[in-house]
Amino acid sequence: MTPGSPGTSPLPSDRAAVERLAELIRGAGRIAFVTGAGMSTESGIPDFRSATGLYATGTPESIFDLDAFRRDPGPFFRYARGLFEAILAARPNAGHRAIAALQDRAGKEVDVATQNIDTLHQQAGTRRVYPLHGTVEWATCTGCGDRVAGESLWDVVRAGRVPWHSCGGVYKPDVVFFGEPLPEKTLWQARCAVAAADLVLVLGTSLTVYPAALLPGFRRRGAPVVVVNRTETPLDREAAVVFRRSIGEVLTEAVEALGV
Ligand code: CNA
Repeated sequence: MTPGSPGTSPLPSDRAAVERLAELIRGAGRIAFVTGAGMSTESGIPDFRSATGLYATGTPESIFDLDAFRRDPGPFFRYARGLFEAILAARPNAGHRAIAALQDRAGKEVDVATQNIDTLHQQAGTRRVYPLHGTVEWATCTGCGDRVAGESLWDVVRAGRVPWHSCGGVYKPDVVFFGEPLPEKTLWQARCAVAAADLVLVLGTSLTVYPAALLPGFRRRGAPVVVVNRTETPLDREAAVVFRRSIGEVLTEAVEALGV
């Protein structure tokens, strides 16, 4: 089922899909969310692979490449400036708030495994968040390991400079670059959360970055998966329901249908 499309009002079939989602949520004590950059586009943060995403608008795919960063961190800070500015200005959107509402108002056990580095799920009040790719909250010196708040680097980065440390190293945000392992404990917690869930919702991810893309595969037999993503994903054919429209709209409608 692939009801609705971006920008259209809900079709009758789409209302039925929202009802179905609400019913799945009603029947689930424990819900795991696997979220990607599409979760935060409605907060003004561009994703990677949409038509208006970073890759389509001039940011090279090597931006988060560890070897490239080691050779020369300059291009990373030049290209990441816009992304980090957007993250600093962003606030949780209707989708983030709906997930927190399922935890707070619907009494669900909620776990969120996110590829996002923006901390918007945490800001919305979701308690169990597993940031698989780290966050921009902190940065660590590649030379001596000195750790500082990410925000303390913004002025230097905004001025177009590289945040070198006096030891000769450079402050690298604590986010996982391509070529780096994921934080082991966080990945383990995310896997356990998906495996323990009665229902898995996959939101705003093209499911092309590994190992995060493998997470929905850890759901237990019989636990339905729902996909909300504007474009097709490899998981669509296994999903109980697929929505190809705004995460904020779909989740808000589902929470309303629950009446919480
Ligand atoms: P991606 O590959 O860019 O995929 C995003 C998906 O979301 C696309 O398939 C879009 O069609 C879909 N999408 C975009 N907006 C919406 C919306 N409002 N409603 C429904 N669907 C939507 O991003 P992934 O997360 O799959 O790729 C993983 C990368 C992106 C991770 O390493 C992240 O760290 C990285 N990233 C994170 C952020 C952030 O923290 N907000 C921003 C940009 C990139």
